[in-house]
Amino acid sequence: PSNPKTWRRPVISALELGGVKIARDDVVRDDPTNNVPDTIFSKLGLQLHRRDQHPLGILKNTIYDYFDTNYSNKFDKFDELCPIVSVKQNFDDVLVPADHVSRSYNDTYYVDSQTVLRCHTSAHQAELLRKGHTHFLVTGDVYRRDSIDSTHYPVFHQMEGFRVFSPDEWEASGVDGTSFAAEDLKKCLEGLATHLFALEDKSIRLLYVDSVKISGAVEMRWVDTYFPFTNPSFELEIYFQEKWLEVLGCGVTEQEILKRNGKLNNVAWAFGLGLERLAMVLFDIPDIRLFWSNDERFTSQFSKGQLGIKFKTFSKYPPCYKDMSFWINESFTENNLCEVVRGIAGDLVEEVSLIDNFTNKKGMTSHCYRIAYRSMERSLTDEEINGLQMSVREQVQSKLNVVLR
Ligand code: FA5
Ligand code: MG
Repeated sequence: PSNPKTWRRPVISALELGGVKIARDDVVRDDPTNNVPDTIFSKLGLQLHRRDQHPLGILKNTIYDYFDTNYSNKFDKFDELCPIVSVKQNFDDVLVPADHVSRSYNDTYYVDSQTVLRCHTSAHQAELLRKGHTHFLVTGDVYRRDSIDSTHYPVFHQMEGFRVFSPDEWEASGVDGTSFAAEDLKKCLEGLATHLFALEDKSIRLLYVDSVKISGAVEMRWVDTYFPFTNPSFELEIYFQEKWLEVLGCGVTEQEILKRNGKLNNVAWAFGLGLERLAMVLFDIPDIRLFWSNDERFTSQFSKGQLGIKFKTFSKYPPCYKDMSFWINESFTENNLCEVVRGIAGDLVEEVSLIDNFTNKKGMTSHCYRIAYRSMERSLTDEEINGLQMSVREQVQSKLNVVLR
């Protein structure tokens, strides 16, 4: 069918989240404090991570097994916490500064000025600590305005891990609490990686930043980084599709978070794992859009409890590239462009990339973007792609106020 309207998923008007009925109008509104499009609303409540036959559900359950086995069922598990949270939960409670970019309308989906679609599962740390949990895992869908390519999608899934230590646990060790927690955290996550890849020490290699590539192994490395809620902070990267792919962020929890939530004399670690990224490596899934596919050629390849399976791609359909140049203005952002494109082409868009950028003598800046259209499921016709590209050009002009060249 060449008319986009006939193959787009129908827009539902209400959904239930944790027993609470939420109307579309509560989430998607024509209101300047709201930037949630229908394409995002339609993903709320799907809970891919709670499907035992889905790669994300299989991965979640395997991580649960690791924690149950190694920590005698001490970790409390949550996978149904509502993704609509307050600005306080998402940002203030984890010490994100008032002027941090992640708070902007360009990066986060706002339901209204005080309510967001959570952009990370860290949004639940404080409330769970206050409720007295000291070991917990939180899995859920998270939402971000972001770029478009094979490893980024505006809705994805994270698993948060959190562990609180009491003074006697590190005092006996002779090192300070922070070093103790940092070392325990890395050991825990290295153990998890080994468990997931089901490999012996020989074939899984943890590298450090400057080490050389070793062929035939799953290669990983720790990289130092920064988060407002942890110090020190680290990222774990895995070598995949000829690049280093970031799969998780973690660190030793800022004392202030523990203090505010009734854990004055403790230290803690936390991690936030990107489930899609890890599942892409484990199942050999080449594109993040596939997780949302209802195509049986995708869904039938996975079964409950089976982590070892490698995805066999059904023949890759040809991509079609369209370039588009325009003069940008001060308010132009790439995330806004990507949302316009995604709103029209949905999962038929594979990548949006900046291929040229220059400023003329008058100070006007021109950007040229290349849009790759490709369905994961079928061949697209020229007519269909031309129709999509025409709508993209129209909306880029009308919604982003740029001047096409
Ligand atoms: C966080 O979200 C932190 N909350 C993680 C954390 C928790 C750090 C607890 C310390 C303590 P970050 O923005 O880096 O960090 O995202 C975490 C992971 O989510 C990334 O490593 C990546 O695997 C995944 N991720 C991020 N953006 C996307 C995206 N657009 N699509 C798919 N996966 C993504
Ligand atoms: Mg990161």
